[in-house]
Amino acid sequence: MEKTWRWFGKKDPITLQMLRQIGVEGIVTALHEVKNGDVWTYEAIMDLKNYIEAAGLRWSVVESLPVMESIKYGGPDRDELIEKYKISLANLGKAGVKTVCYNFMPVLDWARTDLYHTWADGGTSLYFDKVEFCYFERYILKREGAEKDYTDEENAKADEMSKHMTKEDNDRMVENIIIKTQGFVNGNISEEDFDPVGKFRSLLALYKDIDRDALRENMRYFLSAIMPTCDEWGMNMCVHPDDPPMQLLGLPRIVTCDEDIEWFLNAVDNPHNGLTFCCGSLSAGAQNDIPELARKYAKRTHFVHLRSTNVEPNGNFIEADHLAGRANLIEVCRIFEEQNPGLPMRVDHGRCILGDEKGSFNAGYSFHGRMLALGKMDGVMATIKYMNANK
Ligand code: DNO
Repeated sequence: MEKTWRWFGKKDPITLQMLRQIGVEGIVTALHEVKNGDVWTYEAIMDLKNYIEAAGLRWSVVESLPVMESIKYGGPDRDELIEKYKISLANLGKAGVKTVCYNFMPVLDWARTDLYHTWADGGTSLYFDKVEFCYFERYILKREGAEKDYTDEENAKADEMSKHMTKEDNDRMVENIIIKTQGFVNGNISEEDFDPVGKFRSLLALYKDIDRDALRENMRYFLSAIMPTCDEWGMNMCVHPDDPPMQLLGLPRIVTCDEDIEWFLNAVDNPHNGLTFCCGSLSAGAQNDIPELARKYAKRTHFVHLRSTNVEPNGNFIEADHLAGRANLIEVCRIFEEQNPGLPMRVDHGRCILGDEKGSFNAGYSFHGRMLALGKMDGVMATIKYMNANK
């Protein structure tokens, strides 16, 4: 697989030069300065592409070309927004950047409760705690009926928590769940928002009449509408699984498991309609067997995220070492090297180690932690290639 790295543009403190030195071949990025929903012009795409190529690298994948909420819930302006999306896709195609990662998650792009969960060795990683999320929904967001989505035990623990949570604790939780994970991915909520919780509530309200089937139909509508452009320009669309792959916030989630993947691939059965095989997101769902999914969907995968998690019996999950956890990345690499070897892969998230916590990195996107993970996965891939060549 091609070794790629998520790079956040010219302002990223991790420079392209640094990336070349650690063996990165391809770049995964987006026009982060363009407002969601606006057209990506050919000129702006070429400017960034030339910048990347001048450093001896290739722009391998767009992550992400965001799909506007209105396309997801089927708002009155969705056709207009889809037309703009198609223009951006055609411009990317003309520029030769052919793989586009996106997601179809309502409102949230991804969710964690703790961005710096400390390990015994002093390093940190991202963490999701169900009871904390329950507390967030019931006591901060005050979502009606939220308690029904949790067990009695989880609700009781959240009630217990409410007795000692301070205003600062609550602010930090809002920051972790809806600000820090969303801002840098061109999400709906940003650091500048004056009332993030209020804004979040109004975003959730947009989905009040949208159930799982309606969301699926809106995804089918979107994919059917853009496929002719993808066919014309050879664009590979690859949806990112829901992270985490479970129901949250009373919102429908439709890319969480085998059945979901099968549904959207068959709903628009075109090779340009494919998957971002995010081992991290998928492995956070106890229902998913990652190597089995890789074997089944390798041929419809256009992009691989290498990351692993450990799920605790109570449903909490932690981002694990890339060679540990339940994703079994060694086996996953073996499968992809065999079935679809040219795919771009990137290590997704890394721990904060060796001073990463002092850097100004986006949550999950440390430098040393990701570099170590890339070194490990590079070693795994080199070993697999060697073994295959010397069978
Ligand atoms: C988080 C990422 C996501 C992903 C988008 C794709 O670290 O995996 O933000 O890029 O969901 O649209």
